[in-house]
Amino acid sequence: VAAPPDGLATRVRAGDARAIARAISQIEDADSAGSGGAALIGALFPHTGRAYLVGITGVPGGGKSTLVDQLITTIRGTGLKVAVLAVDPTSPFSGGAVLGDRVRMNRHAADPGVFVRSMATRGHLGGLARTTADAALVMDAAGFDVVLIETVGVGQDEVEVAQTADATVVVLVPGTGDDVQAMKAGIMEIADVFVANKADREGIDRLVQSIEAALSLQPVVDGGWIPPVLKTEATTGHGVPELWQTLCRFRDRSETLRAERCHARAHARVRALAGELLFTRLEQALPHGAFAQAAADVVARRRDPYRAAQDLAAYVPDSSGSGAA
Ligand SMILES: Nc1nc2c(ncn2[C@@H]2O[C@H](COP(=O)(O)OP(=O)(O)OP(=O)(O)O)[C@@H](O)[C@H]2O)c(=O)[nH]1
Ligand SMILES: [Mg+2]
Repeated sequence: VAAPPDGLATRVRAGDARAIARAISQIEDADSAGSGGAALIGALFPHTGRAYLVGITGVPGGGKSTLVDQLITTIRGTGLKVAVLAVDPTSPFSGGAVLGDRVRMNRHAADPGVFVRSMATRGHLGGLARTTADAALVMDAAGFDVVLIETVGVGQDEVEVAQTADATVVVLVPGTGDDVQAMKAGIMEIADVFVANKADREGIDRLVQSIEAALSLQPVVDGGWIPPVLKTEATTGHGVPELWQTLCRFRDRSETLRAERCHARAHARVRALAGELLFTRLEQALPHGAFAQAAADVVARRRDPYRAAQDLAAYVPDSSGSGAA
């Protein structure tokens, strides 16, 4: 795929903040795997793969943005450039939480080594994970060494977003039964590092113990890395340098393990994109109202749901033996 004619990719690679912002908007506006963003990603992709993508997820109000702000300070202190993607799955427009993120992180606004961007969900399945992954690629191509991706870990969509990162930090706070909620929502399984934030609050040790207890019940996977549980106080920055050190340690673990994870992630991405492309092809091939008709047939017991789905899927020609169309 050729680079877009406006040289947007070139300007992104030069680290031009306005070009980066425009590129991410273009990705957000692309409503399917086949449109707009694909050419841009095609031009940028050969220049990616350097950045360390760290997902920060956890309960609403757990202190994720405050923690991200402190992490920026710590990471900038080592000379590395940092980009932040604050993903807001709840509001399609810039709501309170996102505005809060901007305010919290704006002390870094004058620093050219920091780029902060909020993104809202587009609402369709898998869309959030895709736009997040693509926006992170833009930041990677722009030369940021670390990309911090903040999401509220409450649903499957957010778990998928977390899985686009190289490392995932799950943030919990004491005294609200959040640890139990997190286990239910399946975010325990995705954590590479646990943060027990608001360490100034009562119940912090109980929280750490309950996370460790839950961890001891899980099989040890990923080459024996047992997710460390760190105490932080994001408002003061206590524990944040240790968090960054732990993340560096996680990154430096065996090359084989990292390669395996990258492969699994690439596999999942290509699969999801291929599925999206096929579905788009199906939607284009179907006569108008075909889905509504199928639903009506199922309700009236004229067709069972399997039969209806098979009939619809048949509109995409069986490509066996036909190769590229
Ligand atoms: N006491 C205490 N308060 C904290 C700590 N960290 C963050 N907070 C406060 O918790 C509130 C929420 O912090 P945020 O950083 O906005 O939390 P968040 O997880 O990003 O919130 P959402 O993005 O809305 O889910 C703010 O009032 C913070 O000042 C901490 O370590 N101790
Ligand atoms: Mg936040």
